[in-house]
Amino acid sequence: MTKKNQTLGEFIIENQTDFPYASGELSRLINSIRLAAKMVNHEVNKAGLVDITGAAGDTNIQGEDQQKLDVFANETFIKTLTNREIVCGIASEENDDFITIEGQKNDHKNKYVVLIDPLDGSSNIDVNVSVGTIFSVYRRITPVGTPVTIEDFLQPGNLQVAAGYIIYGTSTMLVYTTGHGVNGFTLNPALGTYYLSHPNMKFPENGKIYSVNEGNYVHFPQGIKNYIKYCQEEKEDRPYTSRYIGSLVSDIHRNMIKGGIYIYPGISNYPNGKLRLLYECNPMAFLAEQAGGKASDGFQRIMDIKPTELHQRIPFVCGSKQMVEKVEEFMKKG
Ligand code: P6P
Repeated sequence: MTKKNQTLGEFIIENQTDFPYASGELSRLINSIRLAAKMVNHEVNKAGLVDITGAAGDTNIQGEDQQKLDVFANETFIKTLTNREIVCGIASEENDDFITIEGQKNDHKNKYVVLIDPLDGSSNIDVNVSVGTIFSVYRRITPVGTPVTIEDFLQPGNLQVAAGYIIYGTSTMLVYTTGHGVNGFTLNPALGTYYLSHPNMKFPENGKIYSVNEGNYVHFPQGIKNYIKYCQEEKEDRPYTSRYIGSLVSDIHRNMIKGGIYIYPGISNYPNGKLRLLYECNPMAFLAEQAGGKASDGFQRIMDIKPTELHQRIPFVCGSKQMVEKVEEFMKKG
């Protein structure tokens, strides 16, 4: 049951039954994410005012300049999740390998692992465009009481117990699912409280917005080229509108509200696409499906893909159900 303007805290308490096996850990996990999001939001909102933007000098496993805010966001989420004694392991876009939470008082008895992209789209920070955090939560599959292994992180997306994103935009929102629909909470920065502003979010069945980096058109598979031409032709409800922010969380969030599709196909320098399966595509796919949308790699359901490595990339088509199915039709024809 959702009441508009309920606080996130009230919502979590009222929906405890969403987490059937958790004796409060999953609720505490969501609470720790909301705290970390407030801390990151505070820094993101003043980026440029203080010397916290600009490359930190290092490069992350993706070979990208690591912006200081990336580092801050990564450390903030890891620290907050660790302190709450809830998770037994964390994998992050910013870390080459997963982190085993050492020194757990209950000796590796924590049940959950979290995979996170702490600051997606961070190259947009210096130009004041929205960025986001994306997270995905699983129950560990190796025996409780032993250190986590890579297997705990390489689970298919259909085993996620929770997923969500924070969008640091014109307002800061936490949007998440535990498998019982999608709800969006807007932060009131003056009070530091999140309010249920978007209860039971739904992807419109169809839409007229397509989000893709058309600069890569020459490298797209023929099926995607044909779909883009389909979007642009003057026929039926077309041409559609092209909207691409270059920030996954922002593009998906807008399309979930208005209807639309996001596409990042395989291209020459990224034959498997650019987006990461574990901490970008799977959580977004879980949210999309819970909101009545769809997510595939152009052929198969994203959440059925068995991951083989932590930072593996995958082509990504996500959004309004009918639009994703139309792309799959074009991809099948080739
Ligand atoms: P391109 C940001 O780096 C990101 O991971 C997503 O947030 C975004 O949708 C995509 O990459 C943008 O990539 O190649 O179009 O700049």
